[in-house]
Parts: sequence; C-alpha cells; structure tokens
Amino acid sequence: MQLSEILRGFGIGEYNPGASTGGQWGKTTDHGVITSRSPATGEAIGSVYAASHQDYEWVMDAATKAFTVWRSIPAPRRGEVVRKIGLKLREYKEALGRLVSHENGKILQEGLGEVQEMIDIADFAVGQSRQLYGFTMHSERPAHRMYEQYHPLGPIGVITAFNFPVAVWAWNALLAAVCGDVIVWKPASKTPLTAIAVQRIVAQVLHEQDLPEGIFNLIIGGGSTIGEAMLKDRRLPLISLTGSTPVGKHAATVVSNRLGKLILELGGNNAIILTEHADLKLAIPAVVFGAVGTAGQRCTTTRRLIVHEAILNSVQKALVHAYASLRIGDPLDPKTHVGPLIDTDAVRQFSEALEQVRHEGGEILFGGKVLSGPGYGSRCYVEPTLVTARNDWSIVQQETFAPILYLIPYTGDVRNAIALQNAVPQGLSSAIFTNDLRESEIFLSEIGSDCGIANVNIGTSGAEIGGAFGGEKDTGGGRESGSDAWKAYMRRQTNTINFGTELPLAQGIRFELS
Ligand code: UN1
Repeated sequence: MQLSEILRGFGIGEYNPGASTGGQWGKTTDHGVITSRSPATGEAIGSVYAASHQDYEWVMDAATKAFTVWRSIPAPRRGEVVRKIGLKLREYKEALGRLVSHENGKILQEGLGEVQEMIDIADFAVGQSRQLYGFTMHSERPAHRMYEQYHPLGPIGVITAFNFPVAVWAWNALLAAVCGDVIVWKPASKTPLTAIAVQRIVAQVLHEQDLPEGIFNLIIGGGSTIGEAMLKDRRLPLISLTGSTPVGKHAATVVSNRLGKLILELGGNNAIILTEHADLKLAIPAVVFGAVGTAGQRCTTTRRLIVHEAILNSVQKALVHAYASLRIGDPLDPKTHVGPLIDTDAVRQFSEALEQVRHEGGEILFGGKVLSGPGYGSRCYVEPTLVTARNDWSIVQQETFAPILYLIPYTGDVRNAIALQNAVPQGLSSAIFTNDLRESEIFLSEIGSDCGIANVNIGTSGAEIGGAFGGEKDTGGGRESGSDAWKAYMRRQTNTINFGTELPLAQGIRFELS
C-alpha cells in the first residue's frame, strides 16, 4: 500500500482544512499552514490550514448544539454508534496503521498496534454503554430511597500528543461518546494528518447513521491559540490532556482557575527493577522493548534500569549484545526495530541529555550517536543508548523523550531498589523482574512502587486498555481507558426520593412550623 494511495483513500490532499464538525470542514486558508513531514525521510506528506478563532467558535457552536441531541440518545444506542466506528476502524486498520508509521515514524508493528488499541477501546466502550452504573443506598429516613446516577458531562476537550497520534483520542473520545459527551479534539501539530484520517473514518459512520454534525469535532492549530482557547473555555467542563509535565502544569492552572475538570497524562520516568531473582530470559527483551520501542517516545518508555549489583555484569553484557542486534531505519520496513525520532528538535534533546550525562560522569556502554548517511537523510535517527548513571543526577530526574536507558546499580534488599525507583518526580509506570514472591509482593504493597502502573515480570510499556491508565505525582493523576475511568466523563448526581407522607429531616433535626 503506497502512501499516495493511503492519503487518497482518506481524502487527504496537498492542503487540507484544519477544522471539522464531522462531515463538514472549515474554509479558513489564511491563518498559517502546518506542514506534516515524515520523520523517516524529511519529506512533506501534506499540509493543513491552521484553524482560526472563527473556526474554533464554529466548532464549539456545533458541539454545544450536538450535545443537546446526543445526551438524550440512550447510552446503548450511543454504544451502537461506537460499535460501528470500531468496525470501520477494522476495515481501515492497515491504511491507518501505515499512515501512523509514515507521519509519526513508529515502526509498522506499533502503528498497527496503535489502531488495534483503538479497536479494543471501541469494543470496551460498547460494553460500557450498558454499564454506566451508580450505587443505590439505604436511606436513614423511613419511606425514602437514595441512589446516584451518572449523566453526560458536556462537550469535552481532548488534547493529544504526537507519540500516540490516534489511540489516545480513542481512549478518551470513544468512552466519552458512550457517556453522552461530544468531543472537541486538538491533535498535536506534528501529526495532523492521522487525525484528519480518523475524522474521515468517523464521519462515514455518522453519515450512515444520519447523526448531526458536532458530535466528533476536530480542530488543528497552535497550542497558544486553539489550545489556550480550549483551556479557558467554560463550555468544555473537562479537558483531557496528554503531554509533558510543564504543559500539564500550565493547563492545570488555567483549567483549575475556572474550576474545570482535568484528566492529565503527563511525563513518565519509568524504571524496571531487576533483582537477583530475575529471570533474565524474560527481563532482557522486556527491557529492550521498553527502552527502544517507539524510539523511546512513549510516556511508558523504560528510562531507568535498577539492577542488583550481583547481576550487573551479566545484565550489561546481555543488553549490549541485544542493542548491537537492533536494526535502526525505515519504520515501514518489517525488519526495523527502531525508527526515527519525531524531529530534529528531539534529536537535539537526545544529544544534550547525553552531553549532560557525560558531564556528570556517566559512561556510555552502547550507542550515543546521531546517525547520518544513506537512509538517515532526515537526520532524525539516533542510536538507542545505554549509559551508567546515578538516580539523583538532575538529567536522570527528567524525562528525555528519546531511547536513552540509564543503568543504575543497587545493593542489598529490594527495598533499596524501590527507594531509588520512587525517588523521581514522576509516577507513571514501573516493573520488577523477580521470581521471589516476597520481593514482588513488597513491590506491589503500600510500601512499594508509587506509580499508577506496577507490573511483575513484564515491562513498563504496552499496557492493555482494560485497566485504568495513568500515573501519580508529576504524571498528573489522571486515569483514562479501562476500569472505571469512564466516570471522569460524566457528572455524578445523588438523588433522594421521599415516597412517604411525612417530611423527616436528616440527622434527626426537628424543624416545626407552627
Ligand atoms: C503514551 O505513551 O502516551 O502502555 C501512552 C503503553 C501504551 C500507552 C502509552 N498502551 O505503552
């Protein structure tokens, strides 16, 4: 499947409108142009006319109107629409997965995996549409009944990052849709074309179902214009944002100032602990996939490896051996393990981080170079890198979105490893490899990992959609995807009904009118 054919299939041309309410697209052409370049080749794939304020108001108008219709469609009927979106995504899995690889640079297996995550969450959301349960309680008053229910929240803002250009939308939008919300999506400016493709897929379903404009909306523009307008907009009671911790902190300030709700999925600085009792046959591939998968650009990427000193040498050797076998190159080539970074800015950050590591005294065990020459003309390719480090170095405390793995030894008890793992500002994902029951249970206990995700004998990345996804501390505290994450997309209401003939007050208060 050629790129030109994929683009044609999604109706993506050389220049594309940057705003849509479903089947309709904005007309703005004079507000600047965002050009999407392949990180693999550096070539332009297509351009988008950045949305203007007028486009934003047009989209918000459509969303606000659509909400009054969508919220009253029974939830299982909304689920049926999401089921059809899931079926359409199955039809387009190959084309969309390839487009993700072209635009984002992740290898094809991961591009396809990302679309699979969209399909999985669609199926999950369909089931959820019949399970938007609240509790019922026994009232303290006679002839009274209490219960709680969940209502649609409103139009919600979804701001996504380049690294999961379509899946993160799906985790939010498809759940929010069964909850009765309408969605205003601002994708990353680095990956606008995959967003347009998704919008076109969804629009087909909406059209076939005869649904109004404004349920699934797209707005592509700068963070400082469109993003900022969304953060301030009281018509969006919830903002779900995936991005860096500094961006998240800013969003939190603006949204909290208007008492809006937030789901924040921010940076991770994820560690794997290898104890003396680790099964290295499982651990080594998990570490390598976690550290170099998506070229180190997942929030869940393994950035720190905390290794017991007794096995440090054998782990280092095994890792160097594994890293030497990695094939770096064209993400669409099925043999490639590691594609390019998103752009040359990311490459600069990779080099600067390594500069700082060297300055602190770290030793590069493998990699470290920016690649050039045939096949690497975009200058976005780097070698996956292994370095020795200390956990308290300031560079190790930060998230660098690149395939750098810090090797950090520990001695003695597993508690020492856990202390190191928790001693960073972020708290997204974590893992331990051990066959010792005590070690793994300590890791999972209240004195163990402080992260939102804690795994045993699997790596830090590649979470399934069925669990709630998100993390603590500087990761922002949000949860999306599975489990009861749906509740964030609804407004909760407690109801008390008196079916008696008296008016008893709670807490036994007497209030008698004479
Ligand atoms: C992200 O990097 O933003 O667990 C999310 C994983 C994926 C999600 C990553 N399911 O790696």
